[in-house]
Amino acid sequence: MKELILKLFEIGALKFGQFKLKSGMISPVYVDLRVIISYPKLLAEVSELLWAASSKAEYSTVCGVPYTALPMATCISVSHSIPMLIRRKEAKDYGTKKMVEGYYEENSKCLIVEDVVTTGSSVLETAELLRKHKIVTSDAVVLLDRQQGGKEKLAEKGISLRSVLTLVEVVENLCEMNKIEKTVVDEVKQFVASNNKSLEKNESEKSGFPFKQKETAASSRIYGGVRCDRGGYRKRAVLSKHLVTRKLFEIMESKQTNLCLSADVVSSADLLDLADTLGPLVCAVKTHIDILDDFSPKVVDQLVEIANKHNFLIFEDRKFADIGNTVKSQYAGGAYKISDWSDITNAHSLPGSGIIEGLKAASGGRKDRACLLIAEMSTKNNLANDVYKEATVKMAEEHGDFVIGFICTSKVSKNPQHVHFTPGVKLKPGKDAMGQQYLTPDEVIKNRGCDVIIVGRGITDSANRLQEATAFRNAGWAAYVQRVSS
Ligand code: 5BU
Repeated sequence: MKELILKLFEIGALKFGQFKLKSGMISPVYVDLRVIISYPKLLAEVSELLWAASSKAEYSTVCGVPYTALPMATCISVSHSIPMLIRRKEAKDYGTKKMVEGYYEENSKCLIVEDVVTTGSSVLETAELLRKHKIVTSDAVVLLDRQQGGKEKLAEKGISLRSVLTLVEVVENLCEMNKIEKTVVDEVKQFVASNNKSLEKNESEKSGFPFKQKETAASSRIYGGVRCDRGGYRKRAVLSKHLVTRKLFEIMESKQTNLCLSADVVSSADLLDLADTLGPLVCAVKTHIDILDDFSPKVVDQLVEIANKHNFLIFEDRKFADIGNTVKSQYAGGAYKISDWSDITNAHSLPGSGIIEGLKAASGGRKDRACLLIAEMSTKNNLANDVYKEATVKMAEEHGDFVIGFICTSKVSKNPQHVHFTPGVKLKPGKDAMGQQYLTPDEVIKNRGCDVIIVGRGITDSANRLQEATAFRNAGWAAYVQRVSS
């Protein structure tokens, strides 16, 4: 089960933080199992486990609770030659007006399949409908029981619920694997113990926010002082006025990563493959779109899709450095149309505030576009001195509606709304042959107080990129946890 739990965590099916459910309850965990359908092997595996969990039940048909459990029920049906029924959510307004599709005999037994149970109300709704059609429903299987009274409520209604996983088991395993802190486990346990039956499943997971949160959806998550993490990413998400900053901190907190992949590869296929493979591990993917040998607008469309799938931001490292009027065209126009697809870009502060005005104008006032100013560089002998740095921070303060932070090698601003992105990171300190200088994740995050590590060749040159990215992600996150808890 450990592997399954880890996989669910990595694909973002389980998120930790403070989530306001529609019922008004604040949950320390958010379960979104819909994403499983994007991973066919996992879907098949989960369906087998559901089937195995039903081994003691007697049934001749299976019926998934719409919608996430539908493909799971389908997999069970196909793999084990068990006929399936589909429960409609609304009756068709033409034809037969049937609410249950598929062939069944009166008094035949049906197994209900569900992805997550909170109070059990969705399972019960399906059971009641099947019962109205004279189908016997006494058994249900669920992938994850949130342990909020659903099992008991269903038992009262004559339905025996068996689960593959329980919420407590999930968090305990994640903690053992060092994926979440012990405090999170305690919070979840406390939440479960409070056993709040008022939670409505339909109101929580099933109507959750999409992966790449829209502003309205993002605002349904609350943090406001519920849990203070001493200047940590969660608290700063609350403080942040800029949508992109908020999104970034929320992603970092929920995916527990402060790793930005610098995907400096020259083929589109390699870029997309990197983004898809490492997407679950990163909060952002940084591109140099102009180094692609085979750029086409399709690449960025696909990259955006992958970013949505894995919930990360896209950062085009364009390093604008011209007058406002020129950068305006460079950002929104040309072959790359950066402002169309890149959440974040960056600029040198050298030309003065006109460069920000130009970029802002090109973004057309979009609230989901932001810029980092280059306050410091990672290269040896670079010319950014303290005066330059301070003037850059001042410029950022004056343009908080578009500038969200810095590229830097140390914490240059005390403003908690400012994000510090640091390039030149490897697991061991060192340098390359052309002036690049490397610091470790620990040094950057813990000692220097920066927020995001930008890692390129440390990952891309590795024979096992996934393994290496995992090592960077773990190192970056561990350094952050130590920083905020010290
Ligand atoms: P590396 O392979 O981890 O060295 O790549 C670092 C990336 O960060 C690369 O894309 C650079 O263009 C980028 N970078 C940097 O290294 N140093 C800087 O000061 C700035 C950007 Br600004």
